[in-house]
Amino acid sequence: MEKRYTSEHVETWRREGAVVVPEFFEKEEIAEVIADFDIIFPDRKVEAEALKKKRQGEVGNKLPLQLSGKKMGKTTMEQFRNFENIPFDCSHALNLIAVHPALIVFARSALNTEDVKLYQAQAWAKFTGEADFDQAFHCDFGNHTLTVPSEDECFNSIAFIIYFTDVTEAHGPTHYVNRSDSKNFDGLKRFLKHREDLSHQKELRSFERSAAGPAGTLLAYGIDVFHRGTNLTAPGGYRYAVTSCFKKAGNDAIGYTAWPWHFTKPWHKIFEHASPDQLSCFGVPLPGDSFWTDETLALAQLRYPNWDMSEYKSFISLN
Ligand SMILES: O=C(O)CCC(=O)C(=O)O
Ligand SMILES: [Fe+2]
Repeated sequence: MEKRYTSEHVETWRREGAVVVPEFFEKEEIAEVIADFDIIFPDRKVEAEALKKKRQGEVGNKLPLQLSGKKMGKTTMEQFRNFENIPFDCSHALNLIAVHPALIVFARSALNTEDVKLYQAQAWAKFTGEADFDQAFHCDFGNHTLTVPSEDECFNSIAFIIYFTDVTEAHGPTHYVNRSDSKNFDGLKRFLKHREDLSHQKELRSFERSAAGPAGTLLAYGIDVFHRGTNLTAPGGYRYAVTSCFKKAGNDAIGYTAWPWHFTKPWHKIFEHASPDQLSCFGVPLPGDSFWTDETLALAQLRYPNWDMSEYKSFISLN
């Protein structure tokens, strides 16, 4: 497989907790994912346009989203209106993009392990005017662990936000602060003591970097890294993004999604197109694992009749 990133990207992620890799995904992959977004979030553009008109009516010609770049942003439920967990009723392109082989390889080298598990993957569409997407700086550890980030990033996790549309400053790029600039653990102390510390927010702003980039760009970051969503201001603008988070297998300190909780979703879309390596990211035992017996193979095949289990079965016949 050709490399879509360099070892420097991984080193930067280890050292600074965040790195942007422009155009990680290829044109064809992007086109397929965009087509799927249009399916799972139908009429969203239309809706957003209507919403924008309504709001313009309410506050004259001024959009609320243009209020100010200086005020402290806020995380609100509105920002997550078009935010959903995999799997989706669309093609396998979007369903499998969070476990693209190149992402798995990146996560393995970042976390310094061969065995990684996916514990979060969502599709997230944002439209200009749908919400004020400006957030305050925060770290994501709050909903990825019950305690605090480890000092060893390999015991934390690697989170990706991937853009499938072109993201300029007017399309709500994620802004982030390198660990060395946020004075990492001091920053975390300030954040835990007083989440809405304006002077801390101002300080972080002076170091903020942008993950803006063309479609296919990804931001890799850690759960201890200060970052924030920013507003979309481009007229009629939208941002299609996918989140994908990996942890080292067996790291029970980290979690977010229990995949079987989403059992009513169309998992066959994933099983019918994923490699054993990709399925292993969801916790499916690899071919050759002692979990697989004649009985479990037969039952799993009944659950997913169109799943190609030949690799799993071939191990049994070898024994
Ligand atoms: O959407 C983004 O760019 C970042 C959002 C974010 O950091 C969050 O909601 O935790
Ligand atoms: Fe966040």
